[in-house]
Amino acid sequence: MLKPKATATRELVSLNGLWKFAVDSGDLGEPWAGPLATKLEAPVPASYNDLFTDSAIRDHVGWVWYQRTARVPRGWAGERVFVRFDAATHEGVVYVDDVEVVRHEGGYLPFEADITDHVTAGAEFRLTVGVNNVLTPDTIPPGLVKELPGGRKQQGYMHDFYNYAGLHRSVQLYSAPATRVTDVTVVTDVEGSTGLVGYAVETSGEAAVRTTLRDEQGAVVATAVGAEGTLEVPDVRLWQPGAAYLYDLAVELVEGDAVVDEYALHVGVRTVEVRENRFLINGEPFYFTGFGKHEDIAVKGKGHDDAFLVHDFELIDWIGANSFRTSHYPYAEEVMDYADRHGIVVIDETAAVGLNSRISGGIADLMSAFGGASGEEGFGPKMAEAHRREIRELIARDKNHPSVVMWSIANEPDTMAEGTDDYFEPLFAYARELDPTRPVTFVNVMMAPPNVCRVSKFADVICINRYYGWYVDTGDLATAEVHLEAELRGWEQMYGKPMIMTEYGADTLPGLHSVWDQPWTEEFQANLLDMYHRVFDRVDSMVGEQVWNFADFQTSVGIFRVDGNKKGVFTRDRRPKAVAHSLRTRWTAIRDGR
Ligand code: BDP
Repeated sequence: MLKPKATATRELVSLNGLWKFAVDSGDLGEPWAGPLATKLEAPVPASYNDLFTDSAIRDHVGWVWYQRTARVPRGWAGERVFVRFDAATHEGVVYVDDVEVVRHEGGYLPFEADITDHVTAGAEFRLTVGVNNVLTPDTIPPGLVKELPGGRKQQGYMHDFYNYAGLHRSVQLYSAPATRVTDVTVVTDVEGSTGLVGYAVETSGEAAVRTTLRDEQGAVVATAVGAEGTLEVPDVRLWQPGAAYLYDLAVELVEGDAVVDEYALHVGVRTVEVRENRFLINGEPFYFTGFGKHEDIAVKGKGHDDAFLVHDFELIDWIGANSFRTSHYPYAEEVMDYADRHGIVVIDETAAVGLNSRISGGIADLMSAFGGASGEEGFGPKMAEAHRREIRELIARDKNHPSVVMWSIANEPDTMAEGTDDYFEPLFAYARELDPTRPVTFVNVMMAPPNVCRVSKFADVICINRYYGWYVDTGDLATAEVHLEAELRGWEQMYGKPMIMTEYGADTLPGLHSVWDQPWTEEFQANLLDMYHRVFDRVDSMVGEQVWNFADFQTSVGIFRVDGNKKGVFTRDRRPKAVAHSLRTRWTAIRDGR
């Protein structure tokens, strides 16, 4: 799915801003059929949960409605008109006046509708969007709605972040010609000093395809004709971690002399490869430093915010990191574009988190209710179908980003139970069929060590989350060090694949100090990370370390969380904890090759 862009043949109108907003408690009738009966307004993009003081809104389970009017520009007569949602969490339904135009499941990926037949150039229309936050045993991520005494509903889920919902990302109206580019796939390679940019263009309607590749100065470096081909770039400048270089690919559809459509995208020429126990970018061993992140800020929840986007990347640069994982769902496209432009490496993860009805770890107290109440054990055919859709739509959206070097198809699923290998094997195959150019992984949970995990054999890279010193061996870093090293060596011996620690960390209260190894203190967080780093440096197959988490973030209510998860290296408002300084010393040295 192409990101909407303004080009010589395409125009955009942003529909961000304040919309009318109402919670559906079954009393709204058909909210799309007329003006929404409400006094509330909600900003787009933002989660709606933390905006209002009414807990009935924050804790609502079910549909909410957004509505506004929009005007189709007069000049769009004769063009196709689309409305595009960068995300609606977790399910969206869209009405143009009285007509349903699109419905979409999955909270973190875009969808659009061709509304040409329902609108008139120059005229206003009513745009009504229903957004549903319900998670069930079949959704990705899964959850379970519990009925409380008195009939009130409560959403339960197994993942450790708050179930923010709403229109988290931009909404746009855009125009494109009837005969247009509908998809572009770019695959890059390098031969000697020549860059190879393979491309495939899909179109609606018949037209000749012309492509032009320009360098950052705007000079043409290669041209080609035809819907598929390879552009050769002599003396190519590679896209490198920490040193991005982006060519500009212009795709034109031509009829005779006329350009009927134009689409443009950035292309970074780079290769990715797993060889033995190494992860290679451009043929060179790459060592990941950085974080598992979240899209999470005060008031806006998971709403995209360009100021935090820039600031987060500044902090990533300041601390010397080179990468992050989009834990535990696809991030806004603005984030991916920014990573492309600034040379930050991304492990791109689906929203398949919490596929684990048996593990609690005390984090989400749902487990017994899950199978019992619904009769569903998870990992059924419906979940598999939703999981395939998440993989398909993620790869369709992000396949052209040079920053994306690996797909993660799930975080910490149950891979101990019989049958989980049957569930995952086809999903790995599917991801590889959709994108044969990138390694595919998933993130392994502590309860599934090398001799127990049934799924790691399918992964190109062993990604594991470990909490030695925190959830186990709590406060005893000497024992934790022994256990961590033994486990890493176990993985190395059994698989011989490259390994990344995709999560390790400790909840930390800023301002709490101790001379002893006291969990929750700033010293303990730093000492725990130092211990992990000593071990990583002794294990040859380690190719990366991503601390949990970049910043503190909101979670559901629970006795294990004090106003959210506090494993951030930065606080929720992005102030450094003490550990940030020691990480900075280590990671800048790695970055600068010291
Ligand atoms: C891991 C999860 C992550 C949690 C983290 C924690 O992958 O989402 O936030 O543990 O407990 O199990 O802090």
